[in-house]
Amino acid sequence: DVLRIGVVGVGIMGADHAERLARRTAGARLVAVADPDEVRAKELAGRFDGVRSGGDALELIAAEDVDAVILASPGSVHEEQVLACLAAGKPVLCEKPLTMDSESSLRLVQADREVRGRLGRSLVQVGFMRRFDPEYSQLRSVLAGGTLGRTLLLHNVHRNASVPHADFRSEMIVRDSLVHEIDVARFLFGEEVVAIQVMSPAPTTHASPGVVDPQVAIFTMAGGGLVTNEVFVNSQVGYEVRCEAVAERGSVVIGRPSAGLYSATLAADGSGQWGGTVPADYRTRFATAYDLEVQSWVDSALRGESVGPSVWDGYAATAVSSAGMTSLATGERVTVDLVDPLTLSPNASSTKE
Ligand code: ISE
Repeated sequence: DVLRIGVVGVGIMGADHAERLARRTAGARLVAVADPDEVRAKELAGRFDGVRSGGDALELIAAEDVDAVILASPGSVHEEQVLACLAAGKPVLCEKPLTMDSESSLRLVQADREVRGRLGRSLVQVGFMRRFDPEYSQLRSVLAGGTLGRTLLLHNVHRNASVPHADFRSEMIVRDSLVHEIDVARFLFGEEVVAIQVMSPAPTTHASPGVVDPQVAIFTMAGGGLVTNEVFVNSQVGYEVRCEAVAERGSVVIGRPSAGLYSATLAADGSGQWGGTVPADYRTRFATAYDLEVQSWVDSALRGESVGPSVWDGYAATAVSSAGMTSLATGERVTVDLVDPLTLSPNASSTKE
C-alpha cells in the first residue's frame, strides 16, 4: 500500500518533509506541494520526479490523487486547512502550533470529535516531533517506569543560534518555540499545565529592538510539579535543547551532544583539544525524531488508525501559550483555562489552583 501525500507550505519544514517523504519514508509517495509563493513551490517540486506544484492549499487538499496531507504552513492558516482535511476525510499531520488561539484550536478538537464519531478514528496528528526523539521517549519511559519515584521538576533549555525573520517578536517565541516545552512538560509528566509565568530578563543585544530574548518561563503542573524553561532564540552558537528531570530518587539529563562523543582534534594554535559540535538547527538535532514521526503517521494512516500527538494535545498547548502571552505582557502568573476533555464545555475546576 502507498499513501499519496500532499505538502502545504514550502518553507524550511515543508521542504524538509517533502525530502523525507520522497526519499526515505516507506509506504509514502509525495504527489504535490502547494504554497502561495508559487515560484518557490515549483522549485521544490522540481527536485523530485512526478511531483506537481500549485498555489492553492485547498485545491491540493481536495485533489483526488491526494490521500493525506502534511501542513507546514503558518499557524494562522491551520484552522481552515485542517477543517478542509477533515471535510475531505483525509489524515493530516499539522505542524505546531495547531492554531494561534485556544478558541480556534478548540473548534478543531470539536470538528475532529465529530469525525471520530463517524469514522471511529481521529484524522489529526500535531507535529510535536520531540515525542518521537529517542532520548525524550526514553526519558518518558524511565519516568513512567516509576523506579525514580514521582517526578518533581523539569529544567528545560531551548536555544536557537538565530531566528529567520526580523518579525520573530516576543509572542512568536512563546507560540512557536516555547510551545515545544509545553508539550514536553505535558508528555513527561502525563498531566496538564495549570499555570504559566513568563519572565523577561535583560535582552541580548542580538535580539531585534523590543524583543524579549531570552525568556524564562515557569509552568505549574496539575499535580504541583514545576517546570523551568529558558528559551533563547538568538544565542549565536547553535541549536541546544536539553532537559533535566528531577525525581524523588534520582535525576536524568538528555540532550547533551557531547555525551556520546569524545572528539580529539587540533586547535588553530596546534594544541590538542576535545569536544563535539553543536548542531546548527532543529533539522539536524531532531532528524531522527522527524523521520520516526512521519513514518509512524504514514504507517498509522495506512492502517486506518491514529497515533501520536492528538488534536487535544495541540489545543492544550495552544491554551498554555495563550496564557503565556498574557503573562509575557504583565509578568504575572496566569492560570490556564482548559475545557472539560469529555464534554468540551467550560470546566470550572480547571481554573482553580
Ligand atoms: C521552530 O519553529 C521550531 O519548531 C524549532 O523547533 C524551534 O527551536 C524554533 O525556535 C522555532 O522557531
